Amino acid sequence: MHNPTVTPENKGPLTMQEALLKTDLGDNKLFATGKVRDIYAVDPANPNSDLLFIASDRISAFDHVLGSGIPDKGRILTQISLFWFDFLKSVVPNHVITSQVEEFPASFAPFSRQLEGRTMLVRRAQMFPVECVVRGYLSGSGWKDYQATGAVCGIKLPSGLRESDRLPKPIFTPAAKINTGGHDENISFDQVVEAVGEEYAHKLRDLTLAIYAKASAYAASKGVILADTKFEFGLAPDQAGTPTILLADEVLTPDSSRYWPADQYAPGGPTPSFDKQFVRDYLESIHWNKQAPAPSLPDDVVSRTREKYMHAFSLLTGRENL
Ligand code: PZK
Repeated sequence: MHNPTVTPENKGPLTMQEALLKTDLGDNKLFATGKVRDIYAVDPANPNSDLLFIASDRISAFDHVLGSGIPDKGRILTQISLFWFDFLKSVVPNHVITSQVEEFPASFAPFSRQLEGRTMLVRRAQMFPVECVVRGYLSGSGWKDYQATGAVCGIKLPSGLRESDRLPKPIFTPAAKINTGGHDENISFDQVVEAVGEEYAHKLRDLTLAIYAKASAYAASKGVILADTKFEFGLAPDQAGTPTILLADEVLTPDSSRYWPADQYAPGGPTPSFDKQFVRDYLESIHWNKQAPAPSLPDDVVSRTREKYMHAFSLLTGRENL
């Protein structure tokens, strides 16, 4: 399968086989790029203007963006985020203004084919410099830290826990954002207090745990374990002008969360996550040294991975189609 770059303006259909690897919105100004997402400024002259948050079809593994994209991955993840933003709106307000391309500012209209289904117009917030991670199960860096110290982010855990075990109760395990592609670093609650103050630290922790409780109960009812996830919050004025905490970024996607199929759950070892297992298995099979340049993926790995993302989308949203 090839992944030709989509031409910037709307010329011909974006076929199912094409992955959107790079956004190109003409003269619209890029505000930030991540490994798989791009943010554009709506009105670069206005430091408070809204942002356009776009999920590409890029996929990362072992900390590298791979040479192939997964067709529709950005759409699938955006629709999962939108589902959860709506599901959680009684718990926390969010940054989404609209995901309807027709409601975007006019300068983006010529690029609707790139944007459709994968883009959110969002309110600009003052982002808290903390990744709000919550873990209900012991995996990843939580498992590493527990093995080394018996604690995660300063939270002492019972002895004798195994990898992938469910925790006695979910824990808030914040991380500091490391800018240059490095791994986020787990920090203590006291370090969150130092970064954002006592009041916001408590609010962020309580919100993170409340969102996890509601979302993980829902996921469990669909046969999916939400092992852990990461939220990003920001501050923006409400109607009265009072600074209010908003849930921002993407939420509860397979890229920001560990989702495990409940029927395959087996503590005592690593649990393969829903989405990237074929990708990781393939990369291990070719003995890639995990240094740039990252390889491309064979067509069957791409299409089976796409099916995994679609399956997660269907289970969580109850919808068959994007
Ligand atoms: C914002 N990021 C992280 C995500 C990137 C970077 N609503 C907002 N207001 C202000 N800033 C941000 C958001 C959001 N969401 C988020 N950086 C800034 C990020 C995706 C791609 F390049």
